Amino acid sequence: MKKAGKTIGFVPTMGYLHEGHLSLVRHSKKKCDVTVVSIFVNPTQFSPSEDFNGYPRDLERDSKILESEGVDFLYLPSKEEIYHQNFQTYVNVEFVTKSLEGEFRPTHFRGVTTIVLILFNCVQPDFAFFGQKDAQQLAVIKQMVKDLKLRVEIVTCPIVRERDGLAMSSRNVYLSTTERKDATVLYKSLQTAKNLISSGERKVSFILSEMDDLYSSISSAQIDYIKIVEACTFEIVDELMVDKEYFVLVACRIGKTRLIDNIIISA
Ligand code: PAJ
Repeated sequence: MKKAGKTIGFVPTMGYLHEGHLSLVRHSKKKCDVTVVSIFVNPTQFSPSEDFNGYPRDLERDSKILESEGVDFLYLPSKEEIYHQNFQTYVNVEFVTKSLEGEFRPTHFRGVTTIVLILFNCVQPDFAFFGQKDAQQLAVIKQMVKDLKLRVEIVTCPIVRERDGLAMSSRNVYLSTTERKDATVLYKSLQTAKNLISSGERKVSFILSEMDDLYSSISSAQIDYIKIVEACTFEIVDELMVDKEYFVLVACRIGKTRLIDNIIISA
């Protein structure tokens, strides 16, 4: 297909598809001649204490959905095909992986970059589509593409949310009814930050403590981090500067379910 001059769009996923994933598929279908989706629950990006075994899977449902979306190819590599017996090569992006998710999940990004590079090599896409939902993952992948001079263009797609603001995630199925309600605190806290910043607040410590207050009344919530970082470098900042872009990011456990969310803002 490439030889015939067709552009290949690629959407890597771990399956259990929702509207967030499908928005990436639709972006790819719009931009590219051929769309490839992969489903692979990647063991190397989970630490031993994380939910690799319990990660939700429903291949039959996923393939039907992708078929009805008009996806051209579904790539389903096996664990053995990707990580053969003598596998020993990993990709490590340095600085941008250190903070935030990298601090709480130290081996996570090494697994992500390794699998994404392998999938890029197998699929050889012209464009690859990723969600802003995983803002740091996107920054890490963009860094890898730049540093290793990969011949693929990364396309960023906006976060798709439920009606009450909760960012869609395959892990939302873990939430009980009460936890599902509690989980709206992530988006509410991001909106609080946005409102404070648009009314002129520039002091990061004040913004973070106002956000933090919202979580104190929710007993199921345990914050891993709430941070504001400079959008390009992912460096943590104390004071916001006019005309610069930032991410406000949260990672919080609601009961046993770890959720992440973010918004982009300019001060
Ligand atoms: P997964 O969590 O399945 O997500 C696949 C893609 O869907 C990612 O680019 C993610 O950012 C995007 N996505 C998830 N929820 C979204 C939402 N609510 N709105 C918009 N996009 C959303 O991310 C991974 O898998 C893996 O780390 C992977 C890149 C496939 C490597 O294993």
